[in-house]
Formats: sequence, C-alpha cells, structure tokens
Amino acid sequence: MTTVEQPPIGFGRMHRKEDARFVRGRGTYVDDVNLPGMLHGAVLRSPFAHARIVSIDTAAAQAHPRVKAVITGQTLDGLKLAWMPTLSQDTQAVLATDKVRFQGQEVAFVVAEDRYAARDALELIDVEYEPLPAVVDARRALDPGAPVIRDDKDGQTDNHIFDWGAGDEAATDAVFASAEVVVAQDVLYPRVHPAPLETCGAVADFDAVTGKLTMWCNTQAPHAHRTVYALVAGLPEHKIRVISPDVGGGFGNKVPIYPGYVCAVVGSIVTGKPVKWMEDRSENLMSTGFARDFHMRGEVAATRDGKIRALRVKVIADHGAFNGTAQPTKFPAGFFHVFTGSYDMEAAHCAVTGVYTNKAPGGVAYACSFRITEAAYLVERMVDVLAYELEMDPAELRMKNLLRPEQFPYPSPTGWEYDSGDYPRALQLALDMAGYAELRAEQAARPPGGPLMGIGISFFTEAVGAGPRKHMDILGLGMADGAELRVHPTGKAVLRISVQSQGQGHETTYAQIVAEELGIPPDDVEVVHGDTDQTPFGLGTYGSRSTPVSGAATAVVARKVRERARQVASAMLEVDPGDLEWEKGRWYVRGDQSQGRTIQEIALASHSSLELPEGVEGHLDATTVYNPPNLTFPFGAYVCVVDVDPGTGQVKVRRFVAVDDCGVRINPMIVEGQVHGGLADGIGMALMELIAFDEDGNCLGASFMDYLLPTAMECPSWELGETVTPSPHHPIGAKGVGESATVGSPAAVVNAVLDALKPYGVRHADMPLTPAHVWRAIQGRPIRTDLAIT
Ligand code: MCN
Ligand code: CUN
Repeated sequence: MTTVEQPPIGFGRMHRKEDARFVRGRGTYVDDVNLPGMLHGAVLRSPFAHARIVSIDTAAAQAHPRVKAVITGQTLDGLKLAWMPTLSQDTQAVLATDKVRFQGQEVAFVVAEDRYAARDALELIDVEYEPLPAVVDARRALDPGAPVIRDDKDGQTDNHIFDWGAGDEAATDAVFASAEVVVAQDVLYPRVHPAPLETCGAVADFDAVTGKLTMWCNTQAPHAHRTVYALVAGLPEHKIRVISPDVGGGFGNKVPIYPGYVCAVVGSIVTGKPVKWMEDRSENLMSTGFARDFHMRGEVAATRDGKIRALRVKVIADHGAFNGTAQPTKFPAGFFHVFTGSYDMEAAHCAVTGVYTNKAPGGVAYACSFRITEAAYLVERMVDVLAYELEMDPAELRMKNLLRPEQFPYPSPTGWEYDSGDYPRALQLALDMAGYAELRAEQAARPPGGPLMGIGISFFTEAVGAGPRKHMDILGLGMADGAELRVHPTGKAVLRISVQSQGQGHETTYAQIVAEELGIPPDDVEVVHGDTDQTPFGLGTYGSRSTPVSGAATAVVARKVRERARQVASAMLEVDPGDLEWEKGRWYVRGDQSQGRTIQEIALASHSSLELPEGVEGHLDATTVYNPPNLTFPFGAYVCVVDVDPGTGQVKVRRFVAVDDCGVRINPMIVEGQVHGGLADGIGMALMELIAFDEDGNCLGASFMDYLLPTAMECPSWELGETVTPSPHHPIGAKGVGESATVGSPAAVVNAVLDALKPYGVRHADMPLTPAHVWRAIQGRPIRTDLAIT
C-alpha cells in the first residue's frame, strides 16, 4: 500500500487525521471520562433463560458500606421506567419485574463508590426464581404448547412477532410451476456477535439544578438516542446532551439503547452524582445486539442450461426475547428483500416470520446493511447449489445470470431501484486476478483422497444509505442528515455533521470532501461530530449510510458555501457573478485566469468591510439537510481459495481476491481498510464465530474462549481490486462501503469450502465451518450449528 506524504487537496490517499491521537493512546473513550464524585454501576443478570421472579431481596447489598443505591424493576416501575421502547416499536424490560426472558437479562443495578464494590454487591442480592421451560429453537417457537415468552404483552398468546413479505407471490409460483429445474435448500445464517473492541457503556450526569442530563455514551446514533431519551423521560431535547466520544468499534452493536444506559441515568438521578456503567466482555457477548439468526429456505427455478428464472424464500427470523432490531419501520425484516442479489430473473418472493425466543434481543447488528448480509449469503449459496445440481461452473453460471450494464437503473422484482453497476466487468476482473482457469486446472489435477482445495465465488449487491424520508424512518424519525459548514476569516473551516465515526475515519474523509469542493486543505478542516449540542440532527452511522447521506450533505453544504464565495468574489473583483469560473480553491474571471481570488482571500473579505451585493449575507457559512433520493448500490465480486485437510477438517484460506465497486472513492486507503476488516469478518463468520445455545437456553458463546474471532493468523494477504461506477444521484458519485466485505465475503469462503468437499458429495453445510463440522460433513453428517445438539 502506498501513501502520500503531502495530503491531497480533495480525494485520494492520506493518513487519517484522527490517528495522531489514536496511535499515541490519546483517544477519549467513554471509559476515559471521569467526573468529580463519579459513582460506578453494575448490572445483576439472570442465570436463567426463562424464569418467573418470585422475590428480590436487596437488603444485604443496600447495607454494603460502599453502595449508594440498588435499583430493581420495582424501583423503575414507580418511575414508569421498568419498560422502554425499542427501535422496532416493541418494548423491552429495563430491569425485569415479572419474568426473566433470556440468560443475561438485566435484573438489578447497583451504584457504588467504585466498580469493584458494585460488582461485590451484586453477589449480595438474593433473587428467588421459578424456572420455566425455555424456547431456544426458532423453528419450534410457534409450536402449539411452546411456552409463551411475551405474556407481558396484551393479547400475545404465542411467540409470533410479524409476518412480512415482498415480491409477487403469484407470479413467482407461476414461474416455479413451469420451471425445468427447481432446487431447494435450507440455509442457516447462525447467530453471531459484532464483538467490538470496546464494549458498551455510558456516563450519565443529571444536574438537578439545571435539569440537564449529559450522557457520554458510545452510541452510533447520538441524535436518535437523545430523542428516545426525551420521549422516555419526558424531558425536552435541549435538556439532554448525548456525547459519543471516540468509539472503539461499533459494527452495529452500538445502535440500540440498552438497559444499562437507562439504569445509569436513573442511578444519577437517584444519587445526584454522575454514574458510569461499562459492561464487561461476557456481558457484551451475552446481552447486547446479536446478529443474523435467520433460518432460511431458498428455492430457485431455472432452465436446464442455467438461466435463473425465479427465487422463492421462506424465513424464520429469531429476534430473541424482545424485538430490539434497529431498522426502518416499514421493513420488519430489514432490507432482506434485496435477496435477488445481482441476478436478472422474472419473479421473486420472500415471506419472513419473526419469532420470539428465550435469547438476548437479536436483530440486525454486525455490518449487516439491514439484513442484506443474510440475503446475499442465501442467494450466493443458492447459485452454488444450482451449479452443483446442474454440474455447471459457478463462475459461468454467475456470468450467465448477472444483471447487464444496460439494465441500470434496474428495477428489482421486490421493488428496489439499483442505481448503477457493471457487474460482469467486476466479476471478470476478480476471476482474472485470481487466475481462475489455472486454479481450476490445479484442482482437477489433484489425486483423489488427498488434501483438498476449493475455489469459492460470491457476487453481492449492497443497498446502503438509508434513506429516502418518504420510505424510511425509525420510530417516526425520517432518515435525512444535516450538515453545517463555517469558514473562518483565515480560511480554516469547521464542518459539523450528524453521523458518528466508530473507527471509519470520518474526521479525515469528511474533511476531504470539503477539500475537494472548496480547495481548502483537509488539515484545515475540522470535523465535529458525536455531540448533540454541537451538531445538526441526523440519524447516525449504520447501514453504511454515512457516505451516501452525510457525505452527500457535506458536498451539498460545501457547494452552498462555494456559491456564497462566488458572490463575495464578484464584489471583490467587481465583475458579474455569472462571469466567474471555479477551479479548485479559487474563483477567477472567465477568460482571464490571472484575475481571481482564492477561497482563503474570499473568506477574509466575507468578514471584512467589503460592500456586498444586495441580498448577499456576509461571512462564509451554510447549512443543509440532505434527504437522499434513493439508496446507493455498491457491489463486488469475491474469489476465495481454500485448502482443506480431509483428515482433520481444518480449513486454511489460501487466497482472497476482492473486487469492490463503491463508486467514487474519497480515500482509497480508508476504503481498503474497510474492506480488509470486512473480509476478516467474513472468514470469522464462515469458519468460527457462533453464538449457540443449549436446550435450557444457556448461551455458549459468552467469552472469547468460546466465541472465536479471526486474527491475522487466519487471514491471507488480501488481494484487492476495484472498479468505479459512480452513483448517478449522489453529489460526488460515492456509494457506501463499510459493510460491503462483511456482506459479500462469508459466501465466498463457504462456497470455497463446499467446492473443496464436492468429491465427497457434500452440497451444503451451515456456518461456521469449524474443523469438527467440516469433518462431519465429509462423513455425511453435517450438524445444526445453532443448537448445542449434534
Ligand atoms: N469511504 C470512502 N469512499 C467511498 C465510501 C466510503 O472513502 N466511496 C470512506 C468513508 O468516507 C468513511 C468510510 O469509508 O470514512 C466508511 O464509509 P461508509 O461506507 O459510508 O460507512 P459509515 O461511515 O456509515 O460506517 C458504517 C459502517 C458500518 S454500518 C459498520 S457495521 C462498520 C463499518 O462501517 N463498523 C465499523 N466499518 C467499520 N470500521 C471500523 N473501523 N469500525 C466499525 O465499527
Ligand atoms: Cu447493521 S451493523 Mo452497521 O449497520 O452499524
């Protein structure tokens, strides 16, 4: 990788501005916030997956000399805070009152002088439980006689949450009825966890005198959180300040509102002191935003020569005990209905049923683009299953079915409009980079019975940048983002945006957008984010929406400033504004390059005594609110090569070629970093990451001893390629990329392993493909990975 010493004035590779503090250990994370008199909270959690609470005795904990408060569901009930709304219009217990519904659920909150005393006091709380049978298998959740988990909800007599579908069912059924070939496959996307480096936490500081609540919290969506707090607490928004400081990774885990945050607030109100709550690793893994847990049945209708005609999908979506997913309200299964992926077909239909189980509130988190991860994985498995049945080459089958460039903008069978793409070019580039023909020749030359190698391909289409207000809101909040740009007299600038970086490098790339539009060097542009008192309203960073929405807002606001600068320059040069031409960083008189004013000169003049034309305000600033006209649709083609030892089932990823197209790249180095991270995620999910449960609902992934994460050891040296198909509706032609590789890569790895296992007649096996699982698949006995049952 090459980097340039002199930062570009605009797009291009440059080191991240924020790294100056990160590499020196000078970041400020929530746990670095220490206020005078601050107390520490800890959460008591349920050991049972499902149990009635008979009694809670807190007397001994209260009597602990260093304990300042013990809060239970009963305390909260008195404040009408025992239950809180979730982002998907369900309710979630803040502290359990009637029952516990998953292992690790919050039962009580202790506030003490230090973290250790708080933890010690948890041991002194005596909870009497009456255990109830647990529902762990999503496919059994709707069985008659299954224990009803949400008996707190009026009229809820089973574990059903929603039925939702998309596409044309009748048209799809008609195609299936006349199809030459139909293949069906059950595909599980097991429950996984984002596992960010920094766990979730907050410091709540309620000032009883001013009535203002200040909340340091590593949230990905500070403004959305503030509005929810305002609704829950009945405080006006200006009395709540949410500060999301440096964040050590989010990956979706830090979108929801967790009971610990609310408890910290109540703890601060009750004690009159700031209260810090930081969860530990096991708490993070057991109780916060899970991902996936999609039990899918896919069916493909095709012609005998491999033209895909239709796709039909049925899904059971396991949302855990509370429906805590964060996705636009109209889409209870997220954007799963992008499941036709990158392929041209006559019809498609999906039906998704959401169910409650005795597991932590599940949902969409973990680089998911609102369920496109599951959709992309399913369709890419189905294409390979079809190739297996038709005995066709999976690359050839994909080439035959990919959307063609002339089909864009492409209206998909389930109601999307893909903005732009050249899919065959991306796939061809990936195949060329991998040396596909030689790899197949190597595979064919292998003697039977020996070490195996497999080649896996995936092609994905993402849909990111939620989203157009008329289609998309969360809890009634439309998904537009504000931006404010102010250029000081010296030509230095401050940009205020509503999205919040968790490691994506926003302080750099947003400065680069301003640099590109105004010609102010990126080092002269300060990006302010993550503080609701200092930034305009917007819905936050997830679904790779920052570039598509706030990136666009930044370009738009910079262009507004540029137009103001033109007016000022016209006064300075005494020419008509229409006679001025822009080149990066300066307005000049058309036909006379020497007559011009730089943006810095204009900035000073805009604050000076210069007489401005009628109607032109002084100073150089602007605000905007950007409502995206459509999502952006980045895409990519991935090729993975694995070596598999049939004796042990061990998989080694030998090579990984990734061609990504995210339109115009603001900072190619940051884009590559995003792709590297997502590819590692993909290897993790495909081969080792898993949150499973035993039949009593005990979580079997509650530490990094059990929840395995990929390291550099498991990752090859990534081979990256790119194509650039700009988004036609985005002001700078950029598309989001943060989740692309996580969405696209698991299927490439799984397809590669199953390609290797082909000599053993294995058509499908579910993730994660651990050595034990691969070995069993070779023996013809693949397992159900989501349950601790073999
Ligand atoms: N970028 C660019 N050119 C493009 C597209 C993006 O230079 N054409 C840059 C952006 O300017 C930004 C970064 O790449 O600096 C990611 O941009 P984008 O794709 O818009 O994604 P977001 O900034 O909205 O980040 C969210 C996305 C999500 S949803 C998850 S999950 C995830 C991901 O980012 N979480 C991450 N990447 C992560 N990376 C880190 N280090 N930490 C996380 O928690
Ligand atoms: Cu769903 S994980 Mo990202 O959208 O924050």
